[in-house]
Order: sequence, then C-alpha cells, then structure tokens
Amino acid sequence: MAECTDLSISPSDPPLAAIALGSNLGEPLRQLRSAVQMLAQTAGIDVLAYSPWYCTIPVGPPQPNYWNGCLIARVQLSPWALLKTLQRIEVHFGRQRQEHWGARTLDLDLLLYGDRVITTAELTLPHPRLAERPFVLVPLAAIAPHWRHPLLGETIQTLRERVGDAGIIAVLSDDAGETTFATAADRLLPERH
Ligand code: A4P
Ligand code: MG
Repeated sequence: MAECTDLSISPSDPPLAAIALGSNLGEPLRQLRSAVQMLAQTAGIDVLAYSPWYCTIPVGPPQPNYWNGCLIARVQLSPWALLKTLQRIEVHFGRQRQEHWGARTLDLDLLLYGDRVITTAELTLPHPRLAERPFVLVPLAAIAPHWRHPLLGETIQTLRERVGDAGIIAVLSDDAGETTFATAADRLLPERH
C-alpha cells in the first residue's frame, strides 16, 4: 500500500469506506502512520489509498495544532463493526474522551460508507460535519474527489472548493518526505477534474 492520489473510486459493491484521521497529542504523525498500518492489517479492511498529512489549526477549544489525513478502504465489515474497530484503535493509542472537541492522541471518524445514510446517535453517515470542514475535505479530495455525498448529491471536490483552505497550515507527503508550508493547499495538490 502506498500513498496514492490517483484513484478512480466507485463507492459501490464491495463497499468503500472513507475514514478521517486526526491527532494533536503525543507524537501525532507517528500515531497517524501507525493507525494506517493497523487498519491495513485488520481483517476485512483493505486500505487502498491515504492522503498526505495536513497540519491544521484546531477547531474548538484552545489546543495544539492537529495533523489530519484521510484514507479509503474496501471493507467487508458492517458500518457498525467498522466503527467499533476504529474506536478500538483509538483506545490502543491512548485516546481519552474528556472535553468536547478537545485534544486527542488519535481520532478516527467514519466519513462515508458507500452511499449509506444512517442517522443514529451511535453512528451517523455521512459524518454530519463532513461538508463543512476543510481539515476533512482537503485530504479527502486528494484521494476521492469524485465520490458523491449521498445526501447533498455533490462531489467531494465541489464541497472542498466551497469550504476553501481555512486553517490548513502545512502539507506533508509521505512519498515526497518533505513538509510544505502553505496558505493555499490546493496549489500543492495535483489538479483533478
Ligand atoms: N459517532 C456518530 N457517527 C459517527 C461517525 N460517522 N464516525 C459517534 C465516528 N463517530 C461517530 O465521537 C462521539 C460519538 O460520535 C461516538 O460515541 C460515536 O459513536 P468521539 O470520537 O467519541 O468524540 P469526538 O471525536 O470528540 O466528537 P465529535 O463530535 O465527533 O468530534 P469531531 O467532529 O470529530 O471533532 N480541529 C482540527 N483542526 N482537526 C481535527 O481533527 N477534530 C475535532 C473533533 C475538533 N477540532 C478539530 C479536529
Ligand atoms: Mg471522533
């Protein structure tokens, strides 16, 4: 599995899931990379692509900057089983739930699961704040620009263009091995239409 930025993704059968990764405590990049490896080694999860890592300004109470990224996986787990797996991995990395939107060693959110729409407190799909967050849409658009939001009917790329780059400070590509500081992250990303 390599960092990949050029997939033509059809989120149908077998289902594809989009997962957001975030961390701002401990050693964020080490934890994020280990989480990708752990997911890739989980039965029923086939990681197809992961985005560059983006350093982002925290949304919520004052806390350290985050590193954020997204991955796409083909999954043979139900959405609920996948969520439980994400929560197990969060706990493995020392995640403690204290303050709402507070600092965390690892946050794994299920953003999309094919075109499923689920509205329960335990699991809401698509993720309810997906369409408003540059720290989610910028990495997701880097690997899945054509995936259509099942409720809004718009592509991730369209949503990403709408929210812009607010709060994106830097981009780190594991392939390139260098951090690029930017105010306009999309100038650093390959164009895709
Ligand atoms: N839950 C329901 N649907 C989902 C879903 N699709 N994916 C439930 C994951 N969880 C889902 O989540 C709270 C509850 O949501 C869980 O019981 C789960 O069953 P949580 O992970 O325990 O708590 P949380 O992550 O603090 O809550 P929340 O409201 O999901 O926070 P967000 O929206 O994830 O925001 N700023 C920057 N720059 N980067 C960040 O990554 N993250 C947050 C957290 C705030 N500010 C940030 C960032
Ligand atoms: Mg969360």
